[in-house]
Amino acid sequence: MNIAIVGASGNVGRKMLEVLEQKKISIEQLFLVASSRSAGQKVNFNGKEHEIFNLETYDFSKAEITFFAAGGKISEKYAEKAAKHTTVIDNSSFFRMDQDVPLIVPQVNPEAINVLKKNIIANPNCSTAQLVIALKPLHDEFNIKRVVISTYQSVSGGGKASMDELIEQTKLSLDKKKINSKNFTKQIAFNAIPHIDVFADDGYTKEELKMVNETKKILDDKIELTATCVRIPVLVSHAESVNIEFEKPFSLQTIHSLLDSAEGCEVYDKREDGGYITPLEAEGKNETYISRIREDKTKKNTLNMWIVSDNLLRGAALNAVEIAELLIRKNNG
Ligand code: 11C
Repeated sequence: MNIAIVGASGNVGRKMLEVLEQKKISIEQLFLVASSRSAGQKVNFNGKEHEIFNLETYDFSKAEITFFAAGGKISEKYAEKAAKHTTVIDNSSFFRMDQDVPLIVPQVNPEAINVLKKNIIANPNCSTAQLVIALKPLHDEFNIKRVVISTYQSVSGGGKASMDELIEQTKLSLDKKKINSKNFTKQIAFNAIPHIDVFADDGYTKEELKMVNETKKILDDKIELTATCVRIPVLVSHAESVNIEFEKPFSLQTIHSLLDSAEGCEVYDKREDGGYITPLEAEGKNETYISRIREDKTKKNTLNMWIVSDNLLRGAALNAVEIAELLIRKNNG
């Protein structure tokens, strides 16, 4: 199997390399591709140096599977052309709501891979991926009616430059120096910003709309959702406070055991100091953690819980590589 990564030098591209090193996909040849700025650089993979190819001149027929992790504009420009020669797994939002493109979290809707009209598979937004992986086992059992989500999202969702800026702003703030935010709409250090991605006409942000629309596409169009997405001064991992209303009554014990046995999920929920998972602890882990599971006593059949996951892994690199594994299994019959 030959594999290519477009955007190999970015936050998600580098994570993909780490995930591919850990996984058992046998890679014959790996092609790393990026803009002319990074072309020519050398990257180590499995103990061997790989030179980064220039995207403008790269031949997409070199690999059977090509990951795109270079943002929506690059996917818009190159993915459909590439898909004539290679199966594209796209991490951007560009194709996610295209009805001819499956949007997949392998633990949730693997069957969607069976219809590949454009030879492109979309990877969901990070905050959606960790949500649906936790909602799926509960929806199967108790039928979800409505979900209310508030997110606490790390700056790595905005890329490497946003991570560097958080560190820089933190230093400037501690030194009582002036801060001019570049990658954020307001100061992010020691702050929280209720704005991720651009605003839509109805007052929601695109990040909030992505959570709603992508969850419906992946899990069930009938579920009602509403979200508020907030950027917080954390480097990696997104957290979500989630209120879920079910059609059927549940017991907390069943919720615990369904979540804990669901593939990709782990419950850590002790009703004591520190008995929950925080973004720092989820960083670098493949699992999506669920904590603070409790009944919402103000509404029938309703639950509150806290979901935390490494946004660069479940929400991006790990999910994309797991889609590739699913595709390989499908092609091998
Ligand atoms: C963030 N969730 O935290 C975004 C990053 O649609 O793939 C991922 C954007 C996307 O800023």
